[in-house]
Amino acid sequence: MKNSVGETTLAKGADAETSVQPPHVLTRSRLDVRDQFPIFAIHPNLVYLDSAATSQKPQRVIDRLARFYAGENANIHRGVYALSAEATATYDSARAAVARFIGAALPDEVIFTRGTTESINLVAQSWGRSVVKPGDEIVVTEMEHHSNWVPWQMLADSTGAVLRMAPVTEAGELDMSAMARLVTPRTRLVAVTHLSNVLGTINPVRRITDLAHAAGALVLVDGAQSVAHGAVDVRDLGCDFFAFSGHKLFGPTGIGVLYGREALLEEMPPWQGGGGMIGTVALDGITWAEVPMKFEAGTPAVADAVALAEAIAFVESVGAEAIVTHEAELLSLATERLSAIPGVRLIGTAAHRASVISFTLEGVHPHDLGTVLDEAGIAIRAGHHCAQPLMRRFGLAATARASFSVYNTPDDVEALGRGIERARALFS
Ligand code: C6P
Repeated sequence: MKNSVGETTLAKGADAETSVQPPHVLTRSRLDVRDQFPIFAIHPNLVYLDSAATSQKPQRVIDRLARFYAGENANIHRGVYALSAEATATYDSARAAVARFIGAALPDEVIFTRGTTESINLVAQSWGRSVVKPGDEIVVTEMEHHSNWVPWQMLADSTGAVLRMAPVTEAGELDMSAMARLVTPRTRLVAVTHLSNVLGTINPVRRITDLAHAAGALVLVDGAQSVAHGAVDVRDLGCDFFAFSGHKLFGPTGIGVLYGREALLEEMPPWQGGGGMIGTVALDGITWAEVPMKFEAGTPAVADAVALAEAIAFVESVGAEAIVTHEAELLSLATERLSAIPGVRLIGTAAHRASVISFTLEGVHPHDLGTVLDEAGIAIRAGHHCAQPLMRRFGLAATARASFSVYNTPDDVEALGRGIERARALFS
């Protein structure tokens, strides 16, 4: 097994006949990392089922952030003194750690941003505005988060390009035959989520990149949800761009990553101007710094990048395979437990999914359900999850969503089940 989101697992799973996972026994999962997350000591009754919104942070990441500010803090690339040189080296090693983690060929293919949203906007503004012409087409999917939809619609509006949408089936899978029809020589880019934040669906990214490249189009993968739930290898995926946020990967908020193939990044113009991204500045012209500096104008989030590297070290210490196994168990358990509650409708029953379960409860608005669960210390998300086209697809305004991570246990799933039953009783 490669991972929950990589192509090896996908290819294997492609033969699966049903979306129903094997029956499960309520056993304590083998992963034992919960003690590393101080939030659960401070809030002992917290049942945190909103890791798709943001993950909790292990102590070592919090400590790394504090250690940088306490003893290593200096601006980078600027100082001639030792502290600045050391901070620069630490920042550079964080970039190398990210590159290794996602299988990039070079550290310079990693650009630090504020998060997935900024990474995608960078590509839309820089690559998009310089390449996309009237009549060109950009293909998104019906399950995209607004972060991987709105920047492309804005780009289409400003360039005269056309935004196309690959539909989602009733099971919550991408309609690949429609995708195959939509990708034509007019397509410049396919923008697709790796793992849906609403449905949990894992998309067949490798098939999409093969399809797009055969038509001469590029592929941007939104890895916001996938990166914390199994090993990602951008070269195995064959994508041109890959975006993710540190805060969903046990790291700090305010730091994210754009991976881009070196040759593309070299060609792309900068999108923000300022310090750090120039070679020379004169009245008669400016030259740009090399990649990746060309895309990192101003003082970057140095401490956050360093703490992100620590978060990656945490993930590596747990191991992608252990994460996949643990979360698959929880998802299987949750699917069984929730399906057995009358009035629960699962939204998203794809054959290949991970870490996220969305549902509605008949007669109870998801927000009310969220409030009842909160009274029992259970944190879920309720709403449209920044995926309004997908909500429309299922004829819903909102769903309730539980999402799992390494620190969740079967007891959390049982607490969720009981909480839903309580809400059902209260509203009947
Ligand atoms: N989803 C959720 O589902 P930022 O805010 O830039 O860190 O991530 C945006 C984003 C992009 N793509 C996907 C697939 C996402 O799930 C998200 C963030 C959160 O709860 C917040 S809406």
